[in-house]
Amino acid sequence: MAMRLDLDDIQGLVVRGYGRLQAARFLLLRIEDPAAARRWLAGAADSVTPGSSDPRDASMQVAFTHAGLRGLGLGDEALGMFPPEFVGGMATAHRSRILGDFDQSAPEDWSWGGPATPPIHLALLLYASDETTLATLVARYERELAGGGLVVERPLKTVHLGIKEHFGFHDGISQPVVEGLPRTGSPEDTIKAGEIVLGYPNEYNRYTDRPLLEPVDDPDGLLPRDPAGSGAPDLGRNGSYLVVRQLQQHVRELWDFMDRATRRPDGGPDEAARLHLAAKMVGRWPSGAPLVLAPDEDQPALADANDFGYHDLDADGRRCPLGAHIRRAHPRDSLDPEPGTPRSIAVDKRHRILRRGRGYGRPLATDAVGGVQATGEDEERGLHFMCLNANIARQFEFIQHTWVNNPKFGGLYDDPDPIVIASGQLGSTFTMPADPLRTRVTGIPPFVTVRGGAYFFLPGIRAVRYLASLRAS
Ligand code: N7H
Repeated sequence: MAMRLDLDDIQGLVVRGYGRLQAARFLLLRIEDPAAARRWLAGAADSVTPGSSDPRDASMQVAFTHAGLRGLGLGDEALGMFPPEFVGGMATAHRSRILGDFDQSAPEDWSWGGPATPPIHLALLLYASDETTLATLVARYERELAGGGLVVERPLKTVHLGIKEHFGFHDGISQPVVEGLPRTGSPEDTIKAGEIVLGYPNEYNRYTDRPLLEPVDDPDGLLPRDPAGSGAPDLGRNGSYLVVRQLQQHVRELWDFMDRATRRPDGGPDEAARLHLAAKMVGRWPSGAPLVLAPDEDQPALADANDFGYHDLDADGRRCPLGAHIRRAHPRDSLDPEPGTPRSIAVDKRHRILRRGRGYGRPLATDAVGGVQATGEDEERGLHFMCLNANIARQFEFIQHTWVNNPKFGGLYDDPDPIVIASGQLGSTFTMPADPLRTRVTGIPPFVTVRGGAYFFLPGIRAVRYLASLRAS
């Protein structure tokens, strides 16, 4: 029996990506007056959309950085119980090494979240059915915030791109199924609730570490109690961690590179080869059809296909190269110690994330095979990459460091992720196993630049009320 989740307390973003609410704006806030900010939060807590409701018009979610929790007045002891990656934040030198944030993606150059810009304390995530409804919602919160001791340091605008992201590929297909939430799926794709939501058993059958307070710290009994039985007020329960990274996408560079790398011997363009190379690098065709099931040409009928493994059909990567983005970001059944077995899938399940990103910036018009047609390439566009997980180090950071950025992934030699690597001046390599000879593409420049980022805690709604009730020490 799946564990019941307290959907009245869990923020809605954990349950759904609000795909129906096509307009969104993320307000990144700094606390200027803690007492006023707590007063505002106490009122706003009632407007946070819970996982139990599926709104058709609008939704509001709220998340906090570690500095934000300190700014609201959370005590040192509780602050010290959060994991180090959340305490230190995304922009420390150590995290930059883990995340690969160097060169043009270094935090020093970020437009928010880095050492050169003001601190971010809260993220207010606003979603609405259309731009007009969103504008009204944003105006309302901007008014409230101004009197609530909070300054909007950065409004992150988003754009509705439909199912395709800026490079032209169908995105948002594969997500883990979380036990206890309404969506169901195959056992291989289903992870324990505690992988995403704190205060529930995870894939190790343990509770992921989270701050457990002393009863005196919660005299009014606002917080849920530790489900493991200690009776401690559980600040983490029903919460999750939200990773936000603003990833600029260099769309023209990507398609120009595919074009140069696939020219015919006579120098003429080969449109089919250009598209095939890009699809090999992503691991899915633009329609979404996975290379492992459609190795030679796009098959739109397979656009949403997601019930596949790699080991039986394609252990050596002749269909979907080992270094392709989706194969390394989620290796499914191809992991050691025993690829193709439940042991492999058990390892995979400890490194899943729930993606919740939104695009930003005007899209560049492309033709059917990715050729960029419009001008206007100077404007910035990209993905506000967002994901939820219960343990940032073991889930998001592990995927980014050990799989996505790792040039030695899966026995490769010099092949980081060809699509989303965000630094590296020399250009990287992509290997496509084939019979009789493999093909290697070299000198691949980064097609993505990191422009900002932060780690947030997305508490349960009772915990939001608790934070609003803190007193100045
Ligand atoms: Fe990726 N892209 O458009 O090329 N991603 N991604 N991603 N990604 C996926 O399956 C993309 C990024 C994952 O279960 C698809 O939904 C772009 C980061 C994971 O099979 C496409 C950027 C990280 C999956 C893209 C970007 C991940 C996934 C296929 C940056 C983690 C699921 C559609 C600008 C650190 C894999 C789909 C699975 C899928 C793209 C970033 C992770 C098309 C453009 C940074 C786990």
